[in-house]
Formats: sequence, structure tokens, C-alpha cells
Amino acid sequence: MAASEPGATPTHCPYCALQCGMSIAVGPGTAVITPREDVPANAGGLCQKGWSAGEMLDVPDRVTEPLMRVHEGAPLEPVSWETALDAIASGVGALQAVHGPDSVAVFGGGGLTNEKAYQLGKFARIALRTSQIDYNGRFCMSSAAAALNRAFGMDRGLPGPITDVGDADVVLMVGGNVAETMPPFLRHLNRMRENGGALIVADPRRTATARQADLHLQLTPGTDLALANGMLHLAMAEGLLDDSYIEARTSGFDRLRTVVNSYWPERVERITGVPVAHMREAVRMLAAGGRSLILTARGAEQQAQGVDTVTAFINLALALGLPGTEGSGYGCLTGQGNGQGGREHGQKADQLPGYRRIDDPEARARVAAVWGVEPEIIPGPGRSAYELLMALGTEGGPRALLVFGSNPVVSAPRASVVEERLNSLDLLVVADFVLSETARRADIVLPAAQWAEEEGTMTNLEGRVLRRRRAAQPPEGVRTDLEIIRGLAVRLEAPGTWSTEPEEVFAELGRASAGGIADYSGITYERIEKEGGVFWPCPSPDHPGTPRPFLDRFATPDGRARFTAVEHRGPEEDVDTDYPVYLTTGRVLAHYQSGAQTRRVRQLVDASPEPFVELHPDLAERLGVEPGSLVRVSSRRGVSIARARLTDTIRDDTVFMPFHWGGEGRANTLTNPALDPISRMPEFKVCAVRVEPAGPPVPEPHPLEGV
Ligand SMILES: Nc1nc2c(c(=O)[nH]1)N[C@H]1C(S)=C(S)[C@@H](COP(=O)(O)OP(=O)(O)OC[C@H]3O[C@@H](n4cnc5c(=O)[nH]c(N)nc54)[C@H](O)[C@@H]3O)O[C@H]1N2
Ligand SMILES: Nc1nc2c(c(=O)[nH]1)N[C@H]1C(S)=C(S)[C@@H](COP(=O)(O)OP(=O)(O)OC[C@H]3O[C@@H](n4cnc5c(=O)[nH]c(N)nc54)[C@H](O)[C@@H]3O)O[C@H]1N2
Ligand code: SF4
Ligand SMILES: [Mo]
Repeated sequence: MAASEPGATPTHCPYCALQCGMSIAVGPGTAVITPREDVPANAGGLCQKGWSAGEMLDVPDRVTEPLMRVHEGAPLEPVSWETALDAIASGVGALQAVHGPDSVAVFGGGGLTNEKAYQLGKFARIALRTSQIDYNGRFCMSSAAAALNRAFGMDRGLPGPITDVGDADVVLMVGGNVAETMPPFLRHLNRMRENGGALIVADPRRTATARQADLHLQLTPGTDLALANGMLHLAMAEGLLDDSYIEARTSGFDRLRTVVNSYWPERVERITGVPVAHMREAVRMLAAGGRSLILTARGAEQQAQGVDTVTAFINLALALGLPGTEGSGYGCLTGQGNGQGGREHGQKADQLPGYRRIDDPEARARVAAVWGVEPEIIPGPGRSAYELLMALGTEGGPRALLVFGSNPVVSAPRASVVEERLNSLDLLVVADFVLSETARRADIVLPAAQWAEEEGTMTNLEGRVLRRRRAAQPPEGVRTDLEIIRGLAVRLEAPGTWSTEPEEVFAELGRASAGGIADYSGITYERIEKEGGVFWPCPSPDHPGTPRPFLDRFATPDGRARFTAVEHRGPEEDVDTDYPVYLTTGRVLAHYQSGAQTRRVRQLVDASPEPFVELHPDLAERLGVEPGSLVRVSSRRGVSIARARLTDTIRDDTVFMPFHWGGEGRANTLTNPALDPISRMPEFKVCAVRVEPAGPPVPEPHPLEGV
């Protein structure tokens, strides 16, 4: 893989799961980024965030030395690494001596490289001996992951290479706004449409993605499950099912048929607001296409019925005979840079590396052997992310928390209570590049190296393992996460080896994953380099990798995909007279996640300086809200204030807020933490709010003021 500029290092973007290929040439105070043509995901494209990613490397308020408070309430002040790491080790030791191993918890992130995610999971289990570890992927991929496991026996985001999207005849995108969340993905959709293919989008908003669609299903938030069952009902009624496929490759259809019978079109139209004619047209298009893909993203998944919702779309795909055939199928759009790898190697509460279950005795024995410990010392499953955050500082809950790669003060649901829980801790440690809203509350902050300052691997949304390359040295005083973890493991006298060399850690991860579902044991840095990435599973050095895992059989015990009959339950919190409007939340192009990174990049702040509330002009008129004025949005959890942005692209019963900001415009002050019973995913995408004018139009803020 050649760099596109002499002296530039070929690598991948620090942000989302598309993992666009880019080359970066870092000089004193400058970083020049050029998109790579040789990476299929972006094929020469980048979004605004990718182009400006170099700026993050030397933001003025980058943390470059460890910070600590000498006592509670004191300001964060610089200390040496020795002081900081000793203080963490002794704090952890003291708490665990009195309250047991589970009094210390770990919170990871889907942006961490495979090596770091693996090492963090191992660190929690055998250095801290705690069961209390989970990560922000619980807020992201957990519903799709659980549904994929249930139906196919394996959780691989896309069913094949991303170029399949361009080769498709029809793509149904449910709750995904790739025009803003993965702009170069549009190249694939555009290629499909240039070849005569059609795009269908299901979203309560006519987003930049929906505007490109041939058909837009503008459903009520939280009603996707009913839509899927309704579409399957129509497919049955119109004789569009693939009976021989159902017979040969699936199980459980009969029970599903009974449930879906009651989703007659007019009933579904009433629930979803989508006209029957549109549903019928969508089903006919999907069934007629030679190659049809159904894709879901967070819009359909971040619901308290998210697992069943994804299951309902998988059911539809299976009934039409799509999964496990070349170029067709069901897939979910993974979100974070390493959202896929980050959910495979053991930072999840119930998981060991290789996508193994932590309660499986055989898995424990195998992983223990690689770690050089007795299986008995590996703890059992812990709490899911939101439940973990809620348990902090409570009777029997963790009293210390170590955060690597997340900013839950902005991104967790019902965030004001999350703040209270963090404040009640005896010890909060955050490893980050900057003082995020969460780091600002920490007792100890550890300055970590960034994407372009270290080596590692990322597994993109296709399931392709890629190499992230070092293009610059970290600033003096900054350490890599692997170095930080080692520093702590050694002080805690942990068993096993704690390499700080990513390639060595990757080789160990490979051994620990061998024989598991996500088997990386045949992948090496050299192969990734030579082959332009390797698709897992890849169980041996001579195995070619697996771009399309389900062509011959599904990963279930009998090789068949499983239908599961699912019923629409509706959102946990519906609108009523006190809270008469739906709130949904999501993303804008210029900002990434909690905004900790992108709110520090000038051109991104210029493009999108502040939080806002998107609402329909008719709703604004009913509420007496002027364009550009501040509105107060209240839910049963709290109140947020942000500028009103009027647009007729949103339903008039729904408002939308991006979640990229903390402070008074924080969307997550409002969101409902109702959890999916299986995945424990919070219902970020629908709750009930009241919207009121909060003042006259106000001037636009000064760029970077919101940092
Ligand atoms: N610019 C940008 N890009 C990103 C990120 C970012 O923060 N910023 N984050 C990355 C990550 S981690 C993720 S997970 C992905 C997320 O990528 P997406 O899933 O595309 O992003 P969202 O904006 O969260 O949600 C997508 C759409 O769901 C719609 N929606 C809301 N409620 C519902 C509903 O009930 N049903 C349906 N069908 N749709 C609904 C919203 O209107 C929104 O347009 O993006 C990745 N890329
Ligand atoms: N209302 C609402 N809330 C949501 C969502 C939504 O759609 N609506 N989406 C949810 C989703 S899908 C997600 S993924 C979460 C994400 O939300 P967060 O977990 O808060 O994600 P980030 O903002 O990416 O936080 C990453 C933090 O870690 C730092 N960091 C990045 N890389 C590294 C690293 O390699 N090492 C270390 N030590 N630090 C690092 C960054 O500077 C940043 O402060 O938000 C969820 N919250
Ligand atoms: S689409 Fe995602 S990976 Fe590509 S440049 Fe933008 S943020 Fe980076
Ligand atoms: Mo995400």
C-alpha cells in the first residue's frame, strides 16, 4: 500500500467505522492529510472530520502531563507519572482490601485499537480481578450485535465487502444517515443508483440521506419493529417469500408467520404513520432486486426494543431469501472506529477475547492458558454500561472507575444522574488526550497518545482488520494506553505479561482468540499490510480470511439462520398531555460523538458551533417558537436549552437534538435510560418532551466559545 505523498504515512482516520484510508505527513506544527485511493471504503474520499483530523494532534489544551488533585475539591495539578500511577495503585489496593475486587470498575471504548481493547479487558480481569468492566459500545452496537448472534450465530456488521453496496439493486437503510455519519459511503450508494439501483430510507427526518432516496418512509420514532413486521406481512400476502430458501436455510418460520399475520397493513400504517402504498412499494422493490441489502443503524437500534427491531428486519431479509447469498443480505452499520473489533476482544461485561462468553468454562480455560493464570481467577460477567454507571458509589457498587476512551458525562443517557454517580466515587481516573467533560471531574487524568502517534489495528465496519500507523512521536510526557496499562499492572503485581509493543499484543490477542468466533489467529501485521486488510475469521496463516461468512452455512449449531417471532411494544415512554412531543437524538456531520475531539477543531466548530433543536415550522407555530430563538426542552429527566432550528424535513410531532455538546444544550439530560432487556441498550432514539419558548432570537456564538 503506497502512501500518496512521499514521506507520508498510510493510515486510517481516527473517527468512524468507515475507517477511511488517509496518508498523513506530520511536520512541526503541521499535519497534511490526503485521502487514499487504495482503500475500498472511501476510495479517495474523506469527510470534513477526516480532512481536519491532524489538528487534534496539537490542540492548545492537549493534556501533556498527568494531573491529580491533592485532596477532594482541590484543582487538578501536574504530577509525575510515578506519583500518578502509584496513587492509582494504592487507591485501588486500599479500596479492594476493604470492599473486594469489584469495588473497582473499568469503562472502555469502541475507539480503542484491538490491542488496547484486548489489553484493557485482560487488565480488568487479571490485574484488577474485577468483573466490573463494560464500554461505550453498549450504547452503540449492542442491539444489532445481539440480534445478529440470535439469528446467524455470529455478529459481523456487514455481510460482505462494502463494494457490495455499489453492486446492489436495492438498499433499504433503516435509521441511518450516512450522508452525515459516513459521507464517503455515499459513493457506494451513488454507484448503485448510477447502475439503476434504488435506495429506500426509513427515518423520521428527511435527512441528507433520505433526500437522495427513491423512497422515504418517514415513520414515527420507535415504530420500526411494526414497520418490519408490516412489510413482512405484505410480502406474505403478495406471495413474495422465497419458500425454498426458507426451507433449506432457516428454522422457526412457522411461529413467525402466526405473529406477522396480525400486522395487517392498515394497523401498521396507524402505528408507524407510513402509508400502506409506500410499504408495499418498498417490499416489492426488495423482492424484485437480484441483490438486495437491508441495513440498520442507530435509528432503529437505540430503542428499548432494539434487539427485536433488528430481529424483525433480519426476519424480513430471511423471508426474502437474502442473507448468506453473494451481494445480498442484512447488515448493520457499525459506528465507532473500532466498533467491530472493540466488541470482540473482551472489554464487554460478559465476554472474553475472540467473542467468547465469559461464563463458558472451555473459553475461560483457553484464555486463562494464554494469560498464564488459573481459570478460576477470571471473574464472571459484570454489569452493562448504564447499569455500571448507575451502580457507582452505591451500596455494594464500585467506588473507583478507570475510563479509557469514553466521555459519558456527555454521551450517557440521563446524564445528570451519571454525573452525580461519578461525583460520588472515591476515585475517578480518566486516560484521555484532552480534559473532556468526564476528565474534568477526575481525581487523576492520564495523558494518552493519539491515533497518529502509535501503532495498532482497527476492524472496520466490513469486518476487515486494518493497520493504523504511527506518523509522529507523542509529545513529551504523553504515554500510550498500552504503556499506561502496563504501568498499572506492574504496580498491582498482576500475573502474565504486559507488553507495550502493539504487534506483540496483537499476536497474543490472536492466540487468545484462536478457536473463538472472532478468530484472528491467522492475521499478522505483515499480512494486513500486504493484503490491504484481512477479514476475520482467519484461523490460520494460510487461511485467506472471510469476506462473506455465511455463504455455505450460518454460524448456528445446525447451520440454519433462526427466525424469531417478535412483537411491537412501542417506546417505553410515549407522548402524553404533559410531554406531548417525541424527542429523537443523533449526529451532525461536523462533530464526532461527545464532541471532546471535534469541538476543539476550528473548521468543525465554524461549521457547527452550538447545540440546536430541530423542529417543524407548524410545531413551532403551535408552540410560539421563533426561528433562531432559544427553546426549553423538558423531559421527566431534566431540562435543556438550545437554539430552535426550523425545518420542514422533520415530522411535526417530533424534535431532533444532536448529542455532541455538554452544558445546558446537552441532549442526554433529557434521554430515557430505559434499557433493551437483552442488549441493555438505552433508548436514545425516543422519549417524550415538552418544548417551550425560552427567549427571543439570540446572536450566534463566537467560534470555539463552546469548547
Ligand atoms: N458526523 C458523525 N459521524 C459519525 C459519528 C458522529 O458522532 N458524528 N458517530 C459514529 C458512530 S459511533 C455511530 S454509532 C454512527 C451512527 O450513525 P447513524 O445511525 O447514521 O447516526 P444517528 O444520527 O445516530 O441516527 C441516524 C438516524 O436515525 C434517525 N432516527 C431517529 N429515531 C429513529 C427511529 O425511531 N427510527 C428510525 N428508523 N430512525 C430514527 C435520525 O433521524 C437519524 O437521521 O455514526 C458514526 N459516524
Ligand atoms: N442522545 C444520544 N446519546 C448517544 C448516542 C445517540 O445517538 N444519542 N449515541 C451513542 C453512541 S452510538 C456512542 S458510540 C456513544 C459515544 O460516546 P463516547 O463514549 O463519549 O464517545 P467519544 O466522544 O468518542 O469519547 C471518546 C473519549 O475518549 C477519548 N479517546 C479517543 N480515543 C482514545 C484512545 O485511544 N485512548 C484514550 N485513552 N482516550 C481516547 C476522546 O478524546 C474522548 O474524550 O454515545 C452514545 N450516546
Ligand atoms: S467518514 Fe468516518 S472514517 Fe471517513 S473521514 Fe469521515 S469520520 Fe473519518
Ligand atoms: Mo456509536
